[in-house]
Amino acid sequence: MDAKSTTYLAGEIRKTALSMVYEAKSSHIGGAFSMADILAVLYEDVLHVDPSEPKMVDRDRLLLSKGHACSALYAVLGLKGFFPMESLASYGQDGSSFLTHISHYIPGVEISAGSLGHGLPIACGLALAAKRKARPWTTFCLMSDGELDEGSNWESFLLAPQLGLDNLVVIIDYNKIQSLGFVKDVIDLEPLIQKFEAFKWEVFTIDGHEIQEIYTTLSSAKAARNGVPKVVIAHTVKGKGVDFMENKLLWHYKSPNATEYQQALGQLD
Ligand SMILES: Cc1ncc(C[n+]2csc(CCOP(=O)(O)OP(=O)(O)O)c2C)c(N)n1
Ligand SMILES: [Mg+2]
Repeated sequence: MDAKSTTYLAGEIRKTALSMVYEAKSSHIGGAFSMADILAVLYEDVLHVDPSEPKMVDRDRLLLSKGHACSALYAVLGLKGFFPMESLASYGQDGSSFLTHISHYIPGVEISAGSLGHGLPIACGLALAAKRKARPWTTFCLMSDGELDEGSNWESFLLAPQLGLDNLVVIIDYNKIQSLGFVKDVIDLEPLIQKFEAFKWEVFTIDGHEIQEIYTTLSSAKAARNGVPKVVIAHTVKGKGVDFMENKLLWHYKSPNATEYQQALGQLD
């Protein structure tokens, strides 16, 4: 693992996602930035995927359940060569497959998502399929904190340990902000570690912006086939990387204007 090149990739993800959101006048840059470092580590060093063969049978599956933050996933897939970077220029335009909620029509994207609470149930199915077929892939599901308000997730959190899905790794982008308020004020999730432990998951807690820590945790969670599913609670900052976006509810929905775009780009450079 080369922390320098992964950090560089995370910066490129942020800049690319910012340009896409600016050009399309779309939303959700805050939640794209909070998971950029996690995506960089996944695609640089953790996921077994091949850009020239996106449907390779034994690829690891990454399901982006917080599909509204798709700009960052499209960005890393483009940067990694799943499709030409130029195609990202059509993001959010009429007729484009690069929808502003994640679309499985894009090479490297496993599922379409955007209606929160759907990724984890599907991830359980994919992990169960791997078990039944004795295939080696790991299924990762990247979720948001506000998304945990959806009841469908808790059915899956109950089910996965029962099925012994030790080939399933859930990552929670715990940026403490949802669309219209702070998580603790809308539906407080705490104590979150204890909830998952009570549901019989193996729980890891990390700083979701510390490249080395993300790498060490995700790779050991992936490797441990010990009978239990893993959940990684990643403490993150919504809008991470641009000072006037960090920890600001506004940047869940707001699209940057020309001045904000230039300022943000300057900081990311
Ligand atoms: C089922 C459902 N209800 C409502 C929405 C509208 N919505 C879009 S994003 C969001 C929450 C954003 O907060 P969070 O889930 O924490 O995502 P992040 O902070 O990572 O952007 C909501 C309620 C949705 N996408 N799906
Ligand atoms: Mg959030």
